[in-house]
Amino acid sequence: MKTRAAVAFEAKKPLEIVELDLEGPKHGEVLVEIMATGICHTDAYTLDGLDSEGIFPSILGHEGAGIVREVGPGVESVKPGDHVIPLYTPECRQCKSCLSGKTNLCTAIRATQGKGVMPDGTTRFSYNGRPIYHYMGCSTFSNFTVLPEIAVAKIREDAPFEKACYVGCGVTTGVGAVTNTAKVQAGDNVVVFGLGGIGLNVIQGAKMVGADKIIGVDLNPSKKKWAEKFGMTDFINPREITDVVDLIVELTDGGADYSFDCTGNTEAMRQALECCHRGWGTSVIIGVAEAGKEIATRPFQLVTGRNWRGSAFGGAKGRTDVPKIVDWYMQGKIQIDPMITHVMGLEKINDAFDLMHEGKSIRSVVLF
Ligand code: NAD
Ligand code: AHE
Ligand code: ZN
Repeated sequence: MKTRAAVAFEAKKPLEIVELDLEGPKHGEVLVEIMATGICHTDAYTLDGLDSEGIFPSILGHEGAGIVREVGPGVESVKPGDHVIPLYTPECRQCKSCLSGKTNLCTAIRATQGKGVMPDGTTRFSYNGRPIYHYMGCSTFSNFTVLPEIAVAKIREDAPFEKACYVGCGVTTGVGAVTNTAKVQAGDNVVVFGLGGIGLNVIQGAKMVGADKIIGVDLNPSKKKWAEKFGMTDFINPREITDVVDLIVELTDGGADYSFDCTGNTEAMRQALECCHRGWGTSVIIGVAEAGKEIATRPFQLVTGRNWRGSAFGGAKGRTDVPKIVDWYMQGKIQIDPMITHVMGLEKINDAFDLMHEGKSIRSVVLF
């Protein structure tokens, strides 16, 4: 079949809207009509050539929602007509990681996913007979895409696609980092570095679980009013003060119980660790740093009880947890609507990248 898609033919070049050929689903795979997709900073990072796994030409996008249109042989968990969210972190429920009870990082298809191909080693997309690669196993910047059955979460049918798509990455990543990874408790002090599409969801997650102080840190002063809407109690612009760490330690009477990096900047990651409370403070890295960057701190920071850890997709097991997060949204426990600042057609998708880089959007969503 044919599908309209925004293709990343080369790094650092705008996406091009073209009509592609798409092969149907094979054994264990499903064809999904993407109805809406968000644009996450990780898409921009890959398009900018900063991802060590970046492959071109490919179809980016990993924050979508849509409808199953066809299923391949052997598919049992979903059927045509089901509403689904594609999962860049699948949940096979059979691999060592899924069975461990210790992680959401299913390993069933990670190797082929990182190479831009389906589990059988081939790509379903082509243009003028040449292969176009998948991205993060999702490729939601295409109107139709093919996914392994284990990489779709079935969601309720009354959830609007243009909001539900954000659960495919940003909402789950931010809220889940608080509830699944850090397990923030009522009364804890929390610091969030980077108040964009992920950081605001960390803030609303921290508010939801009853955190005490929720301190936001961002270089962009316009993010202050945004973060206040979701529960931030104090704002710090690092450009306006001399020492971010000292100020946070002072504001929290000794340091944060939990901090979260949602910037991808390795200097901010260091500050996020070092502003944690001596003896127990935990810093969670969510931001994705560009290829070649490394984190550093004095080992003494860890010797004296600070903990450094990371979180992918908010520690969420996709097929199990994503439908619950959609429920939370539908029940009004978490907000999504105000964070979707821009909605556009596929032909305007490059504007979404510009708005993100200019710090003017929280989330842009493309409607097909
Ligand atoms: P975004 O562009 O919407 O927000 C980033 C924010 O960080 C902006 O407000 C920016 O002003 C701020 N910022 C940048 N550098 C800063 C610094 N040095 N100090 C303070 N603030 C700074 O991006 P997003 O979509 O929210 O994504 C945030 C990061 O999270 C990206 O690195 C993205 O790749 C990553 N991410 C990770 C996961 C995961 O599962 N671990 C999931 C989604 C996104
Ligand atoms: N490909 C990069 C790493 C990118 C990365 O860390 N991705 C996050 C999700 S970001 C979503 O917006 C993730 O889930 N990582 C776990 C995984 O298995 O990829 C690199 O450095 O090579
Ligand atoms: Zn993302």
